Amino acid sequence: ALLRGQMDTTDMNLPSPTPKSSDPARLAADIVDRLTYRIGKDATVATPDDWLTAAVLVVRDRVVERWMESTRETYRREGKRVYYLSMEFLIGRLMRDAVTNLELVGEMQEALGELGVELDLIRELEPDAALGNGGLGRLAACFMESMASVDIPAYGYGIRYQNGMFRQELSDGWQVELPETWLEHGNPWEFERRESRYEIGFGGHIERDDADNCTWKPAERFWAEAFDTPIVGWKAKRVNTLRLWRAEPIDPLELEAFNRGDHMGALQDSMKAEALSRVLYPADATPAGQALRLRQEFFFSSASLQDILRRHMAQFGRITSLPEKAAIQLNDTHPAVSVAELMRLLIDVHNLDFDTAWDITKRTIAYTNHTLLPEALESWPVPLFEQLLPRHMQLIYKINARVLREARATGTFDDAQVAGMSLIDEHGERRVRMGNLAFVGAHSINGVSGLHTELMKETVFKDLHKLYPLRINNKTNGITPRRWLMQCNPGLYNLSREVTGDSIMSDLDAMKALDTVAEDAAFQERFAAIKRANKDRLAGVIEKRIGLKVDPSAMFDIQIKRIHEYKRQLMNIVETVALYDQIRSHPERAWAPRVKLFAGKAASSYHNAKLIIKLANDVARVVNADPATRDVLKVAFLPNYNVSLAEVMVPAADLSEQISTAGMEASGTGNMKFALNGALTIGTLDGANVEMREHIGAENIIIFGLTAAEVAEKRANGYSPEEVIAASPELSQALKAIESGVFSPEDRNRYADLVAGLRMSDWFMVAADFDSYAAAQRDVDGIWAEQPRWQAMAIRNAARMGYFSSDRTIRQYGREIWNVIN
Ligand code: H53
Repeated sequence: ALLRGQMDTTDMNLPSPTPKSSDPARLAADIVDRLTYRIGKDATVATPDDWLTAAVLVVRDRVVERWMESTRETYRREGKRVYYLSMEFLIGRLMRDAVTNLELVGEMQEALGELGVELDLIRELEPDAALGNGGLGRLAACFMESMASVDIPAYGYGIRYQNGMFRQELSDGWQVELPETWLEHGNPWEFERRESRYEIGFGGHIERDDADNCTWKPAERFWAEAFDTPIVGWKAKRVNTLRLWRAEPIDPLELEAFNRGDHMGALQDSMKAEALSRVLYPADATPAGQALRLRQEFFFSSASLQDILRRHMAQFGRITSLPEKAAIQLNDTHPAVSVAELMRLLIDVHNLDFDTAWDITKRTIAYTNHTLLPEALESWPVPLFEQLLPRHMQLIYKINARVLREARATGTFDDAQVAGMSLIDEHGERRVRMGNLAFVGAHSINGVSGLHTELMKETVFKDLHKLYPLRINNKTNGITPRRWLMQCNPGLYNLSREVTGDSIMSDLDAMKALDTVAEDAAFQERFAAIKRANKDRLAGVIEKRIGLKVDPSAMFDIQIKRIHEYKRQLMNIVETVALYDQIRSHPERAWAPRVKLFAGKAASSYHNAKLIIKLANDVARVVNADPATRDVLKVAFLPNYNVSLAEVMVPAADLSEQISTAGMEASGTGNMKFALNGALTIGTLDGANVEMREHIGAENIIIFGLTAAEVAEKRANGYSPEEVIAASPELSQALKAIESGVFSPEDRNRYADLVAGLRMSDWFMVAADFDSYAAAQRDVDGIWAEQPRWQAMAIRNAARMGYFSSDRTIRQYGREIWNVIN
């Protein structure tokens, strides 16, 4: 052989790479080296982007050794690997993350300083990798960092979208979507793996031989090519791989067609391939429903599974040991077609019988559910599915027959219940239910907060849970404290360490020690000074982005997340209008000065969400221009919310708005980021807010509104928003102002339908919760007026968030689902 097999070179006398020094002088020399030999530029003409690329390459070099060592270690001890399949990874910038986890911040600052370059400045130039929509994508990114930090061998698998989440601009207060071009200047973090590519098929037909073996003969075929990004864990203990797939044509130019003069036709394959990994669907928790989306889902599932099986066979040589050596986690139903694809690969390629394949599939795959919203549950029309993936459709029918047989055999389900468990929805147009497919093909189905998991058992998966009662379990979400405390809020991190000692980044529970100083006046003063510095910085960003001056001594009241009716930004805006009315009616009262801040993107096709953005901007325009409220109320909507903006807003918040209709937010993770950074939460008993209250203490969080059970009951018993509105003078007045065009004099009808929706149905219970919410806001004002009390509460929030570290979450996955730690 020309090349010996992988992992076979240890006994050979190969020269080893020179270990990379982290001495600042050496780092500086290396940066100049990369600038010269990799970028081909002289220091005198290098642009700031060139310096960034050179610096990233130098940091990446320091990661590579640990990366290879991690891979070798897992191989040597024949360890089990975790595979996290996710359509989204919302990783944001990587520079600060890598440098802090390598513990090279000081050294890099010094090295760049010697070259006359400021780390903080070039860091800002790094594009924010937005390969995700919101919570689900950011969770995947936190999990990748935590898996490396707690030393779990793991691969993230996803799509290398050429265009990630769109860039949001505001034009006269309306959202405008522009393409995000994060790869414009190349991506120095990634390694292209031309040798790691797999064939992905669509369409075609199935051939059956005499022994009844099936072979799928796809009509269209593409390559999936791998790009690897190293993910560094805390203190670089382990470095894992994020492997993203890009689609490539097999035949980039069909010469035959070209020569015929069909120049466009000759490029058809290329264009079809490009479309597969071209752009992230910008809908959070609402299925896109187009064929291209299903193609994307299959594309990355198939490539990932082929890669996993290839790695397994290369090391272990026996397909049946897969469940002992590989744990595949499906992040929502987006990769649920993996259940059918793994079955196909096991049966058609590895020649297993159906029963053995089914057993292996179930023992290997686990599924995380992230939403109960009925409109968010993915399903695909059977004809579309059949046309794109004929062999998979066949296998799904076979799986379905088996599951329904098991259900009937229990003798406990009636026809309607069996129909509800079916993988095929037979109401109207027949559709494949991806949630049911993921459920039956997995040994573990987890929810993302205690409440969400319980509701899952009672609603969407009620009967499947009865049939397989051991499968559903809870894994409450978490956030990585490295990015969401240490990096985004170094002031608070350093102050905390004076009290907690140095262990908090590997043991966030150690923050508990802050409890002892919560009432200490001197500590409170320093804690408040850090918050103030963070607010000064955010005030600067606000002025720069939208030209609005805000007073950093006012309460910063922040709601940042995707714009969705269930998240109730509308309730927040309506309450803002009510407050505005109150201040004008009673100017003599001592109002707590507030800055109400909003940011978030709306799905391009979500009309009401876009209208809510416009309303926030319309209200801001009127309120901010009114001299009567100038000193006590300001409203701002910051455009283009992304991870990097969150890193500035979260540490600057005094009040965190987590006000979704109870029962609708599966968990939330923004809620956790704010509390860890010492903001108080005003929120409903929804998602992880419930557990936050348990950990923080009910006296340190402001809870209002209906519970999930009360919401369900109201919906069942017919709820009349008109009556509720009529009984609330504050709400009536605010709604009248909005619907009559007080905030939209140039188009008085702009909000007529939006408000009519509240009056007529109000599915999200804005009216029902309004008075309770407004009262809670006045309680917040009362606490704000007693600053020592506020500070003590804020400190206790930061102190008691240890449970919500994603390290804890990942350890629970590792122990209870993946069986990779004891
Ligand atoms: O996932 C987050 C949760 C959050 C939930 C979110 C989510 C998406 O971002 C996209 C699709 C989906 O089904 C759910 O809305 O509550 O915190 C992470 O679990």
